[in-house]
Amino acid sequence: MRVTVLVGGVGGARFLLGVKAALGLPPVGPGESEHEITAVVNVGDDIWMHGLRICPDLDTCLYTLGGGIDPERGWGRAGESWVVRDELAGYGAEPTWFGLGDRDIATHLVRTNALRAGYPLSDVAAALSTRWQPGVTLLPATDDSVETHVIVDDPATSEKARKAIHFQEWWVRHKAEPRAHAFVSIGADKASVLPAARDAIRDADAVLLAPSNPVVSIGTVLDVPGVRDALRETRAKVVGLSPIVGGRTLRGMADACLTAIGVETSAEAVARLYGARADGGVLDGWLVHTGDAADVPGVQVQAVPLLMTDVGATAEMARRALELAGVAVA
Ligand code: FO1
Repeated sequence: MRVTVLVGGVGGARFLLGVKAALGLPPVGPGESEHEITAVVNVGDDIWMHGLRICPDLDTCLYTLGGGIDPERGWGRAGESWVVRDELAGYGAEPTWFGLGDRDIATHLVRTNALRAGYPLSDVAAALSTRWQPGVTLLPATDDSVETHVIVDDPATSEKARKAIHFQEWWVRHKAEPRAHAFVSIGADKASVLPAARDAIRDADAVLLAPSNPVVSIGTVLDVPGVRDALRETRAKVVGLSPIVGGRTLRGMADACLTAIGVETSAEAVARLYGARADGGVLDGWLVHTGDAADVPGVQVQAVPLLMTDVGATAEMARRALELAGVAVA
């Protein structure tokens, strides 16, 4: 069976551990299974920094599924050291607000060298996966550069002025505090979905939208031209899992992002944001947390526990999502 999952960073990677477990694969590392899992990963967080190409969501999936992640942070490497970061700060080399770990830098050096040699990002993801063996195929949503920028006030200029800053500056440097007026996927107009990702969606037996940030993770994947078309064309059912539980976001700043685009922080509002496939949206099914409700015409809604407390709980969520997508797993 072929399962394709649209994912962002930390939440998406954790969800993929459950999808693997639900399909009889060991959560971490490779495994033997007649099932095939493909992750279509957000590239909106990507950024050039100190001459290195940083791909946070791809790396979070790579490290989480390959066993190298720092579990507390949810990003970067376990057993990390920060000597290069501190040396860069010693030179006053900006940005000093983004924590590049020494081990993590090796990943960025390998990726940057390959990109500079002309290899596309999808080839780089495959090469890095050779070492980490994530047990799923990690595909960037596109090989093109589509970076998320955030429109915020620019009080230094005037009280009415606004400016665009990179998502990482908003998220990490400013902790998503400055009110975001909009999110812009810079380069989306010239980008196109990675053909292998398009095919993974079109040829899937089930397509899942991970409980990632609906605006800057799933939303930015949907922004890549060709992704929505593939979701419309696929014969598979498309089932999403709500990242909002009990009217609250569980991690990250999904509520700040939803508010910025004028969407209420609720499971129903996110389902309406994604839209029913019958109405030109992408959803056939929607899982909400036990006790939550969502009434979206054309979307089959089910309430199940949606707290990814451990791999077992996450695997049960994945099993329920696959069931709603009409594919039964043993
Ligand atoms: N997130 C932070 O909150 N602070 C950091 O210093 C930081 C550094 C960092 C370095 C590499 C990397 O792959 C991710 C990193 N992240 C950091 C996470 C990053 O901001 C992700 O985009 C978010 O976690 C959203 O997925």
